[in-house]
Amino acid sequence: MEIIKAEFITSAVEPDQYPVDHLPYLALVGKSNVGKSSMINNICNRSKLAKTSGQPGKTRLVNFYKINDAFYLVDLPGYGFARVSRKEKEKWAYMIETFLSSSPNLLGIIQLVDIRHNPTEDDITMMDWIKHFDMPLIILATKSDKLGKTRVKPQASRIRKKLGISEEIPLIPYSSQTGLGREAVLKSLGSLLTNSLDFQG
Ligand SMILES: Nc1nc2c(ncn2[C@@H]2O[C@H](COP(=O)(O)OP(=O)(O)OP(=O)(O)O)[C@@H](O)[C@H]2O)c(=O)[nH]1
Ligand SMILES: [Mg+2]
Repeated sequence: MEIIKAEFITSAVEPDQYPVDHLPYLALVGKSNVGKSSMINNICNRSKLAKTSGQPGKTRLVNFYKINDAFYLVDLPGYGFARVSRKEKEKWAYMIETFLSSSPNLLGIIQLVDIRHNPTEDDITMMDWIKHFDMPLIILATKSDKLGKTRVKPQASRIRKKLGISEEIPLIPYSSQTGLGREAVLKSLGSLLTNSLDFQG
């Protein structure tokens, strides 16, 4: 798949604020600062489409980006960010859970984990939810540029084991900074969309 058109459509908290054109959603999940918004920019070849920051907690709403007039990439707030108030945390959890549980258009999940670390408890909780609903899934092991080349593969295998996922699920070492894994991600996104839409008829 190639991305030839990418546009920000809207930010939402409640489902009645989501776009109404019934195109499928692919949602990005992962802890704060893992690189969800950067991935959207890299994959779309647009450095400023989604707002990113060195500080965790940048994305605070559910953001919809329409791609190729065919589907949405949905950028969610990150989970597991300790330094926000309990109230704010509850609001983010509400937005994430509401989005995941009340989007009939949700076709698949892109889960981002930091390749340098073991998955967090929140990553595993999220993974359990995805498995429970049997959601099509692509995992990106981000910030691969921060590891020495020889450590990328072993660390990706280790993450696969820790998450307890089968070999059929793509786990792609990725870097928004160098573009490593970009082509593989586009290919996987294309397959996910084709397979799921065929399946739904
Ligand atoms: N080296 C490196 N840095 C990255 C990569 N991806 C993201 N970053 C950096 O990590 C920081 C966080 O990136 P974001 O894309 O804002 O992360 P996010 O997951 O959207 O964070 P929240 O919106 O807070 O949930 C920024 O400083 C990015 O430049 C990557 O692949 N490699
Ligand atoms: Mg973000």
